Amino acid sequence: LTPAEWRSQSIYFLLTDRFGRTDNSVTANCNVNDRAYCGGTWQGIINQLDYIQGMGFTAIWITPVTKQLPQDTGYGMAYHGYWQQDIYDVNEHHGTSDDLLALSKALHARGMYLMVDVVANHMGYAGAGNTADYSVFTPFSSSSYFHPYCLISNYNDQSNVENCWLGDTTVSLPDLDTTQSSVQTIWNKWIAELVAKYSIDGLRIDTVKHVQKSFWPGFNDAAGVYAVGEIFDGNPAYTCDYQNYMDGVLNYPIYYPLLRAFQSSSGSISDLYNMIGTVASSCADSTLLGNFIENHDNPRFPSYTSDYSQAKNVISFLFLSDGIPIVYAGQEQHYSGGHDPANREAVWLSGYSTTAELYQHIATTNKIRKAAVAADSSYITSKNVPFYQDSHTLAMKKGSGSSPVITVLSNAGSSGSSYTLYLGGSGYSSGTKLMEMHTCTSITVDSSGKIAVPMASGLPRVLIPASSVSNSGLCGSS
Ligand code: ABC
Repeated sequence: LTPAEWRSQSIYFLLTDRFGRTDNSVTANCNVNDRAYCGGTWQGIINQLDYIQGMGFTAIWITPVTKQLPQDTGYGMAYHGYWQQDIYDVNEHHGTSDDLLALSKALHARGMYLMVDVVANHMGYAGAGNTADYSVFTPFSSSSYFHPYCLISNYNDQSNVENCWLGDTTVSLPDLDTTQSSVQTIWNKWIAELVAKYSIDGLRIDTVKHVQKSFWPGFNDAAGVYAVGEIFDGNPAYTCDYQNYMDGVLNYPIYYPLLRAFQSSSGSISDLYNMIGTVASSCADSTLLGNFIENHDNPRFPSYTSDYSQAKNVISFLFLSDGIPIVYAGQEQHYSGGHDPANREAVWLSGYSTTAELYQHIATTNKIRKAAVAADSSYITSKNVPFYQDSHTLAMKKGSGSSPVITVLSNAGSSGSSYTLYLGGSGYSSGTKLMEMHTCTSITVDSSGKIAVPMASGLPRVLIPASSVSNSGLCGSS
């Protein structure tokens, strides 16, 4: 799938080990602190595709599929998939190569897409780097393929970040010398073959900032599909530059101000307001970024606030601003794990409840976004514009000039008061009929061009032209 085709998708990110089991158990024990394999498989994902599709997701991103270091280390087993040793074989804990193929087929049969996480920066070794036995790696079976051992010591020094190793003396991540053409040739051939073999539709690329930028265009081209890179850095100038070398990047620049704005009723709305503009101008194409508020590397949103309204607002932001929304499995169940490994709870323990409040909110928000895409051919490529803020509220518009989607977010939380926000500056002319999609309230733009938005309980509000509601499956339409 091309970048243009990915724009309108929505992605459910899961750790294969923690999402679904072949036996469909919803009681199988999974103690996150053990950092052990809990038994999730590719077949287990196939078993639960209704659950994922029921929220409206059109794609899944799964953790790396390659064969991992086999030891139980001081940090447990390689259940997450980021400690590969053989790039030509699959992780047998997740199933067989045929199971992975079956997952790809099952997705495509539903019109859904497969995004696979890949690691080109490093391999994984159970032990200190200065004692590494390189013969355990396939195909990189000698030290000559790697940068000489040194641990990253200074994240402000880009050559240190690129040339030294991640990990530590418990588990080291031997750092490939990606400046060598022999290493580049292996990776480019590998990714082309992997994509072809499993009919992969997109890539999430790990540890992008630890590889020199000039490596990425060739790798992305060889893959031939949309790739979104992980640059774990909140600085838009630093992170956006990588979009000049690959199709998209994970939206870490928005992540931090988004978290701060909605984790409490005193969070800064203006910092988020400003960052929307900064990202839109710093990144080559903000509509190809990957938006998230949770992942497996950071504490979950509910570990900062248990408030459901605040959780709903951040979800609405992910879906209705520029970029491709990514929800991390368990987010829909309001899981609240903190730092790794606590944020890697098994999803089956929720019983896959489809009546969960956030499951429903995500389903509704996916429908709203799809209705916007269907009604307005410029929606998905247009830039989101924030146009109103007060200390608790942010309003933004995205879509064609005459009929944008208006999203009104609040950080007031569930105890927030009921009031009418008279919102100007939307671009709608008086007399236009709109629908507020969460309350199904019909609202006519008043004579001064204002929209009377019914705010309550700190909940998000989304307004679309009444004429766009018909095929949304919401507010009485089919
Ligand atoms: C293991 C154990 C953990 C244990 C840890 C020490 O070792 O499992 O329990 O605490 C994988 C596994 C992890 C594992 C690691 C290391 O490997 O999933 O469980 O931790 O063995 C990617 C993946 C991630 C994966 C790897 C490695 C890379 O998403 O799941 O981890 O393949 C760095 C990398 C980034 C990486 C992340 C975990 O570490 O750059 O690619 N993620 C700063 C640095 C970042 C750094 C980040 C976290 O700290 O700049 O480069 O990410 O260490 C903002 C700044 C940011 C700053 C943050 C903290 O503050 O703007 O720049 O990030 O304001």
